[in-house]
Amino acid sequence: MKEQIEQISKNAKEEIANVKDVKELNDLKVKYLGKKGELTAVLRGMGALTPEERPIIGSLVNVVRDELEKLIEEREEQYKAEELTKKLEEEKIDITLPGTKIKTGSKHPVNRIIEEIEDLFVSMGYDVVDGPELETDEYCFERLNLPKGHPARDMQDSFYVSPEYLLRTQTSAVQARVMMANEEKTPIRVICPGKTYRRDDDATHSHQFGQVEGLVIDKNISLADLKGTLEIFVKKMLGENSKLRFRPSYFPFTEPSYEVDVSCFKCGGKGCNLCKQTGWIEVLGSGMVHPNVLKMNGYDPEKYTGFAFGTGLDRLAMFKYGITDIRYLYTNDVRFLKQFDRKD
Ligand code: 2U9
Repeated sequence: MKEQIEQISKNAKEEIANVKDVKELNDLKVKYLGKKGELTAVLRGMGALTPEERPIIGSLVNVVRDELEKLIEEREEQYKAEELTKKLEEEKIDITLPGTKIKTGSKHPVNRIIEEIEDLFVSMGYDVVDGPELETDEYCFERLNLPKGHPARDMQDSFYVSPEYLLRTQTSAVQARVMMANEEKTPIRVICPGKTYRRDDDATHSHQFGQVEGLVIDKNISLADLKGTLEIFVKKMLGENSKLRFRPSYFPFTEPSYEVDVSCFKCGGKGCNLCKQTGWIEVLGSGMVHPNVLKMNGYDPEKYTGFAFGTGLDRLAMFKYGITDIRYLYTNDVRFLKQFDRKD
């Protein structure tokens, strides 16, 4: 039996030395050390031995098993190391190569303007309110002191879809809705940014344009509140050195009404091609809310006064970012949009 064990040990060692891969090594492990392996078979046959022979053969089997286990383990380690080296070699990356650029979108300049205006007015306690773009004649005109037959509601200027419904020509309809929805008739501070539509389609006008209008209603609101608010607004948007000029004007929903000019931010007021040599650029319309508008929307003009203002977002974006052609705002050319990523 001793010779048999030594033969097994010799064969196993030879075979282990000659294995070609991990699979062969595993097969050898099963062949010699497994439950049905050759060494295990020897242990099973030990019943036939004399009591004196048993411990001698037993310890010999243990020695051989330990030897074989050690040898197999060493080969396993060797294979693992080789495998790791191969894997590292295969998966080698050149970290000096330039990365793949991830394509990201850019915020549209008009959206940048809207967000800036919203942040400013929210910081002064205003709410930002949205409303429908398809409006009723009642909210777009009637409740804003534009009775039927008024020239400003001329069919030429609006997109009517039925005698009663039209695409809103200004966001003022939203403010009228805010006034009507406020059942307790408490003070109001809102701005309403959004898209508006007019039947204009020449070089400097688009049929659709962005607008933001503001409305404040409270007790004792005066022209001083309007002027102070617009001064903060214009300086924030177009520069702290801006000067404002209020020119009397006419809007059906405000009385008195003013158009607001800002000192030219290109030439500082000296006169240039942007301000057409006047030193001033018109940026806003505004006024004190007409008593009829207060009354028609449920506010008592004896108790309440208010101011309102409006401006075109596209024009503001063009001024702020020096955009020379309004069409750039609508063609969605990513090369154009990308330019504003760092321009805040
Ligand atoms: C209510 C009461 C009053 C809103 C106002 C303007 C003046 C104005 C235009 C500027 C350029 C719009 O984009 S634009 O064409 N807006 O001049 N808007 S006062 O007055 C209101 C609105 C709602 C209930």
